[in-house]
Amino acid sequence: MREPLIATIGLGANLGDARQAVQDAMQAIATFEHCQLHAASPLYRSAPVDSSGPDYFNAVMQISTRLSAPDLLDRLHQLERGAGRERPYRNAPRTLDLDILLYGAARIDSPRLSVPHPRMRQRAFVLRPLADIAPALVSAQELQAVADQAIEKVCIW
Ligand code: A4P
Ligand code: MG
Repeated sequence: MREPLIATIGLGANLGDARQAVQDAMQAIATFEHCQLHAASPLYRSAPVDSSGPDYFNAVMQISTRLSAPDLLDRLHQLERGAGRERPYRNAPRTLDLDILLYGAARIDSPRLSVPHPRMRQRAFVLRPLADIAPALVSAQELQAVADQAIEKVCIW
């Protein structure tokens, strides 16, 4: 059996009951087979970045998992489909988006999967919640660089 490692997942939604969708997804991921919740960030509300539509709800969570990265991605896509995710065009508003931000210390560059997520360090909606649960992974300079992006903490669940 594969050794468990910490995977970091970014959750976002801005269509339908987006807040509920993020909350439900977090609970579902925490109960995935071969996975255990390690940390869950507060919920944030953020203005769309390179996207459109209503404000997003965003959060970041860490799980300890024995799933391979492709298997984890399959399960995340299943959840996205269950939430009615459609992909009319890149960065379209969405009912649920689940990204693998980090998978242990792995670097993955395959047609299906780029890890670390290539844009995570440019986005306040990733860095702010990530800094809440894993401060060692985010520098003050990185937070400063995204300080102009509109985002607020909504609740601690
Ligand atoms: N893929 C490759 N690497 C990964 C990874 N690390 N995690 C592939 C997940 N998927 C990965 O993704 C397209 C393909 O990327 C997948 O089939 C998968 O095999 P997608 O979810 O269909 O498309 P997307 O979400 O439009 O692309 P992506 O890259 O997730 O978009 P971004 O760059 O993450 O931007 N503004 C706010 N305020 N809040 C948000 O949550 N999200 C985005 C999405 C833009 N603006 C936002 C937010
Ligand atoms: Mg995505």
